[in-house]
Amino acid sequence: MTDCRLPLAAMTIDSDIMFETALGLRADAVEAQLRLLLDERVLPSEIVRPAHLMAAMRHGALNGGKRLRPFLVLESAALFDGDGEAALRIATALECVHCYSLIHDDLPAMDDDDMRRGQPTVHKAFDEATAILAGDGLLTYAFDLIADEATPLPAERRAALVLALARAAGPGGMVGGQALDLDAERNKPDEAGIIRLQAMKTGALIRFACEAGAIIADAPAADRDRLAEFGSAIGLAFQLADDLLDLTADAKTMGKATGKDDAAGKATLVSLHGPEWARAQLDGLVTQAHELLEPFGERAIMLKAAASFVASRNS
Ligand code: GRG
Repeated sequence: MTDCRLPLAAMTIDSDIMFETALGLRADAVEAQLRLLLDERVLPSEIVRPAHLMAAMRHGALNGGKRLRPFLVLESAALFDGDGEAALRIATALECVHCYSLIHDDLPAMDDDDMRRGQPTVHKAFDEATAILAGDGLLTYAFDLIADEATPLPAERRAALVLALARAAGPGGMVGGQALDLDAERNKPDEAGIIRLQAMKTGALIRFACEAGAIIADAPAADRDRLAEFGSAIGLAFQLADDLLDLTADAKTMGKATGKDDAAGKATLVSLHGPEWARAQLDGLVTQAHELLEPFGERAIMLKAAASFVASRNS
């Protein structure tokens, strides 16, 4: 009898292609939402949306990007058969928060970058004050998108999502992580300190992305916790991969300046332990992430592929 099972390598290529196609399709859907929502038409009780501000917000949000966080929201919602329309609005809201963080991170007072996603940063394309306001606009609009009755979820679930995103993005999450990161150039945190600041600065939004699907679908608490734990593992992997890329990738591939951590004398797990150690950690985190999704079987195939992608990405 012929053995018609695919060899392992072919299976890997196949699932990589499936993942990349799915990521691209999901990104297109989020991009279309952003285009539709970030325009000059006012919502009830708004007065006017200044054209210049909206153009800067669109520049910061529609300029490419992998749209990984929205992908995680959409796939985690699909895992629990959550409402697709609601998931798309939550995914879009999260991308607004992510784009705001990039706009502000690029400002002269922060990382002072001229390029992002291969294009001039918002403060270069417009001016600094407009870039600050574009970030503020995207951040506040994200919560509008979730809380609005147009998001087809019961009010308690919309409130739970607002709260979870606020906690992930706020002073005890991403913003707090950025504050600790700014301090790190002077205070040289130890390994535990680096892990904590990264779990906040980069990990918190990724964790929210994975947990959000369970909230959207009102999944059991144990499943919500499992998805959040999966998000924490891939959040840490994402940052480790980012630190490796900062060391090894060129600016053209990344669409932004690289080598900045090293130049600033900033300690990362890669600078503490070296790239070989980091690659071994990445493998361990991907295995842990995959194991967390075992109870969901085949249904979690895209989330598993996302975990592998996060660790092996090259931009
Ligand atoms: C300024 C409030 C505030 C927060 C900034 C997110 C962040 C905190 C800073 C970004 C600095 C940075 C490059 C961190 C490394 C991890 C990261 C968020 C990379 C960019 O995310 P990707 O690769 O970007 O998902 P795309 O462009 O694909 O969306």
